[in-house]
Amino acid sequence: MRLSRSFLPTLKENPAEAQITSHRLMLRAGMIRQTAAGIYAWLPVGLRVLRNIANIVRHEQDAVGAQELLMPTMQSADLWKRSGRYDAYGPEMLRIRDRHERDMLFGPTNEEMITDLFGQAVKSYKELPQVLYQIQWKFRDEVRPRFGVMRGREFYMKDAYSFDLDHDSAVDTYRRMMLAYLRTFQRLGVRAIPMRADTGPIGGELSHEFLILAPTGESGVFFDSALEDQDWLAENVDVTSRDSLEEFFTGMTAFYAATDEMHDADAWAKVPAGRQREGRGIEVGHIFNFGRKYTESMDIAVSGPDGAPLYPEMGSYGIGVSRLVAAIIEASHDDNGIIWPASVAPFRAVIINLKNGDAQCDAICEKLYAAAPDDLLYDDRAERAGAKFADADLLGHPLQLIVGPRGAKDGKVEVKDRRTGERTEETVDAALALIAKIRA
Ligand code: 5CA
Repeated sequence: MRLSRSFLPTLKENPAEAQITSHRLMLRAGMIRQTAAGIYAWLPVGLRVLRNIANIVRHEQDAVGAQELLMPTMQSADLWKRSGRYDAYGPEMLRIRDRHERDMLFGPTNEEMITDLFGQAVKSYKELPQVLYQIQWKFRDEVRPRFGVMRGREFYMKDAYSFDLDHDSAVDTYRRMMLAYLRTFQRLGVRAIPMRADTGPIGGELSHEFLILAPTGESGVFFDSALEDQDWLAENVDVTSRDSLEEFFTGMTAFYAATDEMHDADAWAKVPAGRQREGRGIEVGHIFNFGRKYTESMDIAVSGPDGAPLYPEMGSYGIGVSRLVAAIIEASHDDNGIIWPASVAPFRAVIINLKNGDAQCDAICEKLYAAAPDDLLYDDRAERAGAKFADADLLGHPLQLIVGPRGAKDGKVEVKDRRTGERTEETVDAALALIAKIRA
């Protein structure tokens, strides 16, 4: 993308309405703009990050056998009346009446709709298990939307739903999903710690929240630091084996981790003092196993091995995709701006031309840019160097490729690593190799 022709409205000053760093930086970096309370438009750079996150989430869901579909945002109230949640859900649900006076709603979550779709299609126990997911906008009429997309009213969520024959198999699915989550967050370049959680309006007994540590988090968290040292991408779990899944799950849950709501002071005291970590966390994912709550209440059964009706065991599994954009920034920034993990960065690198119109500078910049025009930002504006450097730091590209007349004479490019601040002088070919290595 050529910056001179981009829709990238960066701000020099901190917007007064933003109380936390990620909200300030997302506005300043031209990623989002608010269009109504708790409702945001995603501008091109913000959308690139949102998509990169969604694609990693998608990849790891697919890897554990979940199948993607897409359900509508608008739902009929009738569906929710069948489960009994239409009245129970409360004022967070945005209720709408259509021109024929039919009650509709903007989906805050999709247990009812997926259970109904499942029931229409699946008739026999032989077709189980099934795991279905979507990445779709949700609406919750939060009393206090705040902190930008961190707690919005409209937000983007990955929601998966599982259907299993019996409890043991549902637990396998839950554990498989937990591993997929740990891998997803690690690939996103953040640490999210799973903690036992309350189930709230979704229901059920077994539930974990995934929290990213950040001082602005809404929950207090207590955990054993051993959980931060695990490499889930290297972990060799056979997701088709019950024993292997159990070993993974018991191994992981042996380490203490709880939010303040579920904190147990006696169990906490047994964690070695050197490994006790206490702080605040942002909930970026939440998984639930709630058995037959919806299949029974909505009377969705399949025929079992003996021909008798059998109500599948369900779970649901959410990831706050739009919240993650803000949470990653909370976990990864400095005074000058965002520091994107390479996997989610809007661009692999920015090319900064310090002297537009200088034949050598222009030629080198164009050569670098041609390597990946869809995945590089070329700052070709007629701005002063200081402004270009400030925007580059603000936007947080993993690498900055700085091309000035002095280096260009010798065919050299200065490469700055945003995270470490380290600068090296490289040949054009070496700089191209560095670009290729990011998201390789
Ligand atoms: N049906 C289940 C799982 S599919 C469900 O809705 N779970 S949830 O309520 O916990 O939401 C899943 C995730 O969405 C949360 O972990 C959080 O990361 C994100 N989320 C929830 N509310 C908001 C909000 N108001 N703004 C941004 N993200 C949100």
